[in-house]
Formats: sequence, structure tokens, C-alpha cells
Amino acid sequence: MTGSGHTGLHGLARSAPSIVPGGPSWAAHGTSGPFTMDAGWLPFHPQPSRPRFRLPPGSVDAHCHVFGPGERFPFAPERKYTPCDASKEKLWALRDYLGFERNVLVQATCHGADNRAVVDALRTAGDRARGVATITTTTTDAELAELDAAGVRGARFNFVKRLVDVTPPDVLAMLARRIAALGWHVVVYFEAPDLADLENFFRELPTPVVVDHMGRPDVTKPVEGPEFERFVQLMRTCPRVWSKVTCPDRLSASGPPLYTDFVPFARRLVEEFPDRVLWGTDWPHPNLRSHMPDDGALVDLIPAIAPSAVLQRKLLVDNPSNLYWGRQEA
Ligand code: 0GY
Repeated sequence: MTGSGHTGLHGLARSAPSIVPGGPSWAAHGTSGPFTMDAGWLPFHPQPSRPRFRLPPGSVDAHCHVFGPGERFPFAPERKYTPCDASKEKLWALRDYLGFERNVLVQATCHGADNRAVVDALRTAGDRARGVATITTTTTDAELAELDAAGVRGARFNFVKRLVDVTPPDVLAMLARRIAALGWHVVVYFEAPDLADLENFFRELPTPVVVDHMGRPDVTKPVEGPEFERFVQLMRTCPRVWSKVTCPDRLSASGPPLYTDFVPFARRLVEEFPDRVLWGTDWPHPNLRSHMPDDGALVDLIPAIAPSAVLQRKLLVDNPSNLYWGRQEA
């Protein structure tokens, strides 16, 4: 056999397309199929830095998404936004590049309750990924079993009005009872001003309740102030409530790379509830307006919110392992 495949006819270097973040195939290339990404959409970072912080072995990126690709996994007609494609291959490349070993894929609202893109990704990842799905009253028991077999361990209830048409609480309560029987949990996404109306509903859910992005506090307010105190009280009084200490890029007003206003909020939860916190990149970071974060810099923020090796191990390894990989298989 002649040639290595790396040298072109004229002796010029012909590098294979690279899916390494920062390589030629890594960057976002719009949206495939009959879709056009929204005007002003910020695609994921084209060249994330390699983190200086060394993640502990077994670390889990416990909040990330796949989008499409649209030509293979169409976006839902009821979606509120059309993103750029963000494939499972790119997510796995980011996982390896940053130093994670596993992922938890969260169904994004642009795919509605069509979980095929997540399920496809879970099937290729095997034991290296778990998922959180969106289900409705039309989801059958057979479909729940299929999701479970693929690695889904939770259902997401979304209360953010710019993302979804809200589902009535009695419907959600009924869905929660169905998934409780499978040993799944509920993931909830809401904004801090809505917690007062929602917290009784959360307290009565029959499963663990995992809150996305700390319930979206306004981090320009004091960390000991009444808004965040309400959320801390919920976690204190309801031991089934967990929180993701995620999304400095979404919550911070002070901005990158240090996100100084976000840090005390996340650190407070990590220190007070070390066994009920999760961390994730939120790649590919939908609906950002101010900037697109460098995923490597997000990883480098972890020691600021989890200052000891013990806290880091709980946040990145033990907690997600218990919640997503802990179920004893028959
Ligand atoms: C996130 C946050 C957002 C979007 C979604 O499912 C989604 O569309 O979660 C957002 O726009 O705040 O967690 O990715």
C-alpha cells in the first residue's frame, strides 16, 4: 500500500478532517435539513481551551444537549427556537478533550417530546451516557420502557415560558407517578421569581427533584438575600431536592472568564449540600445572547465553586454516579 493517506498527490499535507475542538470539523456549520438557525444564534465556541484543572477520574458532564443534526433528527414543530446542529460526535469529542468520562444528555425543548436524537446518542455511548427525556400523556408504557433501556433516568418538566407552553401541574403529577415506578427522577427548569408558586408542587413530587441552574437566581442580588434564601430553604427542608450548579454564562452579569457574581451562589450550594449537587457544561449553550463561553474556562471555574478535592469528587463523580448510574440492575 502506498501513502499514509496524509499526503496529497502533490506532496502537500492533507490533514484528515478533525473533530477535536478547534479542528477544522469542530466548529458549528449551521443547521442541516429543511432548517435555518435563528438570526443572531450564537454557535458553540469554535476553539475551547484545554482546561488547566484536571478533572477527577470518572467525572460526569451532567448537563449537556445534542441538537439534531436537523436532517436526521428534525426539530419539533412546536419549538421556540431553531439552533445550529450540535451532534453527538461533537459532544463526545468535547467530553474527551475536556477530560470527562461520561455525560448526562438532557432533552432540549427544540426537539419537543421527540427524544430520538438523545436516544440515538445514548445507544452509541453505551454505559458512558445517561439521559433525561421529555414525556407527555401520549407517551406509552412501552415507550417509557424503551427510553429506560436506552439509559434515560429522568423526565424534564420545564416551566420557562420563553421555551415551552406550560403543562398543567396535575398532568405533570400524573407523569411523575409513572416515572417514579421506574426509579427515575424529575428535572425541573424554572426562573427564581416562579419558585414561590411552584415549591409546594415540587415538595409533593414522589421522586428526587433535580433543579436546573440553581433555579436561575439573579446573581446580582446578595447571595444571602431573600430570593436565593427561598431556594436554599427548599433544599434544606426537602432532602429529595438536588441542584445543578451550572450556567455561569447564562446567569452572570459580571461575565467571563471569572464569572465572579455567579461563584458565591454555586459555592454556597456545594458547601451546604455536597451530596446533592451536579455540574455540567450546558454545551452547546442554547439561547445565549451576550457571549459564548469557552468550555475549557468553565471547567477551570470548578475549583472556585468546589474548593477541595473531596467536594470536587462528590460534585463531578460520586453524585452523578449515584443518581444516574446507581440503580442496581436485575
Ligand atoms: C439549557 C437552557 C436553556 C434551554 C433549554 O431545553 C432547552 O431548550 O434548556 C435556556 O434557553 O435557558 O439548560 O440549555
